[in-house]
Amino acid sequence: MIMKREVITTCTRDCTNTCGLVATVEYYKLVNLRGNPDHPVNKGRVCHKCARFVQRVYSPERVLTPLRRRGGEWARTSWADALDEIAGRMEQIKSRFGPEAILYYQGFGERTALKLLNARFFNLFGGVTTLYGTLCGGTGQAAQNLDFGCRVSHDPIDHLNSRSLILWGRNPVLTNINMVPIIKEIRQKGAPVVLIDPVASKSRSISDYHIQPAPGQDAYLAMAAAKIILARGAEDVDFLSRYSEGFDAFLKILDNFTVEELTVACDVPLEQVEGLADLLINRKPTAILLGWGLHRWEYAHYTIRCIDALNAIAGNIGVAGGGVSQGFEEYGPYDLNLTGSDLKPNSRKFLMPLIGEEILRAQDPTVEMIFVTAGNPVGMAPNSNKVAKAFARTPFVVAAGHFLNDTADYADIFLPNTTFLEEKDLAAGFGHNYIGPVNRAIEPLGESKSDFEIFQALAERFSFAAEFNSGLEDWLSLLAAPLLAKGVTLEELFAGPVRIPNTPMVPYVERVFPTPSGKFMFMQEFEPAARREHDKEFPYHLMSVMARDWIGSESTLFEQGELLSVRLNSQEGSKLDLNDGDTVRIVSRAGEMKVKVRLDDMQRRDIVVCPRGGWIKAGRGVNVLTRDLVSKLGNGTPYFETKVNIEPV
Ligand SMILES: Nc1nc2c(c(=O)[nH]1)N[C@H]1C(S)=C(S)[C@@H](COP(=O)(O)OP(=O)(O)OC[C@H]3O[C@@H](n4cnc5c(=O)[nH]c(N)nc54)[C@H](O)[C@@H]3O)O[C@H]1N2
Ligand SMILES: Nc1nc2c(c(=O)[nH]1)N[C@H]1C(S)=C(S)[C@@H](COP(=O)(O)OP(=O)(O)OC[C@H]3O[C@@H](n4cnc5c(=O)[nH]c(N)nc54)[C@H](O)[C@@H]3O)O[C@H]1N2
Ligand SMILES: [Mo]
Repeated sequence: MIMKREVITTCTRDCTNTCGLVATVEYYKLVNLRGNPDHPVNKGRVCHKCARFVQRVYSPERVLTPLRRRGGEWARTSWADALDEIAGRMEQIKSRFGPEAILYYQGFGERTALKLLNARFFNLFGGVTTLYGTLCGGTGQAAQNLDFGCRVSHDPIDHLNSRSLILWGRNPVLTNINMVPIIKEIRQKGAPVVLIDPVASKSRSISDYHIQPAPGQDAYLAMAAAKIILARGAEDVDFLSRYSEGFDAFLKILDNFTVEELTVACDVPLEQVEGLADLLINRKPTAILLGWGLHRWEYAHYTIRCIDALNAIAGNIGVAGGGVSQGFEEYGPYDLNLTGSDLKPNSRKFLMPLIGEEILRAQDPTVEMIFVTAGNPVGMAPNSNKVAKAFARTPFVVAAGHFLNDTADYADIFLPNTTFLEEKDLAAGFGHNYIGPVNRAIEPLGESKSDFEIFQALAERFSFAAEFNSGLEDWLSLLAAPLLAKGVTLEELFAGPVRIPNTPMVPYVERVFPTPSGKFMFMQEFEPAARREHDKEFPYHLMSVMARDWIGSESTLFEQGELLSVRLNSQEGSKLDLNDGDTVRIVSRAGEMKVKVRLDDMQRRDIVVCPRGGWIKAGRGVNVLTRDLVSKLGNGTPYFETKVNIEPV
């Protein structure tokens, strides 16, 4: 008899899909991961990355015991010794420099309910330095909060009501597989789909038209389309007059430019802008899906606010099948008070986008220790060389994770984590409105522990142990209290996906917005300085976009044997005398790396396209090139403001 079990669980990778999964376990071994057919969003689908996660769990490269660096080399240590040392160092640093000399860096690797308690540990300890701003979606959220009062997206399933759809800086074929069948279904019913992306991305395959604006210049494209709609008298007068505020100020901004000037500024032919306006006029409702790629510019808030304005003018706000949607709150369903933020006596915060700089310039106190969970800041934050320098200079670094990535290279202690297949937890996502159970499919491998278990074991070494020592299930029911208060039971939560109560299919149907005036708010000011000058020395924008085959930097060293491939327009290639497959140096003001160049007719001439997330020690870490900047709104990270040149090796 084969001992076989199936466990309902949820993918917790940092991804829009948060798919419902079925894990098959045979003789205590995980043998397969497939989509849960009963999940209303992924309906049994699963991506190739997830299916491969089984290999990641059992990878010979995965770390399964605590490690201590001794004389530059990793040596195995026990949990007791590792945790005693960490607790001892923390007490010492606290008494000598104060708790803010410790930086807690929480990355995006896993954002489940229990992860909120990590902050609780540090708040109970006395308030260490933490982070503000984000490497991910801060700018878009802040921009949409200004326009709508609060960013609330249409439920993905509502896009079945769309008669046209615009993928604006979003690449669902790679990053949101569950949107793909929805898009295919509306296309079958005749809805045109427009991709707006300077990069010729994989999502061309699900689009009818592709507009390739100059990178970072979409605000001008949105303004041009808005002007055309207004010139034709096709705006939604009712929405503008009754439910919006500041339209006159927005008109004044538009008045500063002719349509022709705007088309030149965004480098899109007039016919294409007219086509976009036609679609918005004739194919209502139009849904606009914003991606995260769109955020990664210093002035991205103008882009996003102009796009919001465009769909408001077109009459697509608060309408089924319309909207300007991006993401959802993965921490939204829980009781956030449990992070213990009310306890914290200290509150120093570092800007995540400038993390290297922040650590290096910290004074009073200086950074004496960094504790990293679920992140790889050395590889994933911008300007890796600077981040690496900051980590190297820090006397004591602890990293918890699965693999010895670039951040682990700077750690003194490495703590081995369980994967979600070895954990019990709850997971909501940033791409839909369902929360799903994380049920333990297999026992923890080796000596690995979840973050929750690590912080609980560490707490036992401090006077506040009693504030942390409830059981896992008790914590989960406390964290889920807002859901339980709305009538969801814990049994339901652990049995399968549950729609988060009070999340709308269509936001703002009543046309009441949580802005100060209760109305949709048009952008009031526009700083044309957002336009960049052409930099002759570094002519290409480095578009370091999502990789197809891995999430974030979740790859392993064995998998990264080859040089990274970057895509370059074929004519630019000829100009530089390059053949497809040549090895070149790619150089920016921050650093350089060796890559293989792939010539591609479909790319714009002013960009170099590469996947993010490779490891520096494999020669594939693109953030050695990126600039560390912070966006003008929302404290986001403008990775794509990096200009590069291509040079022979
Ligand atoms: N396979 C895979 N999936 C992932 C991830 C992964 O690493 N791998 N990561 C997950 C994470 S953390 C996130 S945040 C999401 C991101 O999901 P997406 O936003 O879909 O992905 P990105 O590649 O960041 O950006 C999407 C597109 O925006 C375009 N873009 C960049 N700048 C501009 C611009 O100025 N104008 C316009 N119009 N377009 C622009 C890029 O060229 C890119 O093709 O994906 C998640 N899913
Ligand atoms: N050049 C460039 N850089 C980018 C971007 C870009 O577009 N271009 N995108 C940015 C974006 S959108 C994001 S979201 C960030 C992501 O950057 P990070 O937050 O640094 O995320 P990952 O690279 O995915 O690293 C996650 C790490 O956490 C570990 N991990 C996974 N689960 C757990 C867990 O439960 N506990 C612990 N302790 N560890 C765990 C994994 O093994 C992995 O090492 O990168 C940003 N970096
Ligand atoms: Mo992200």
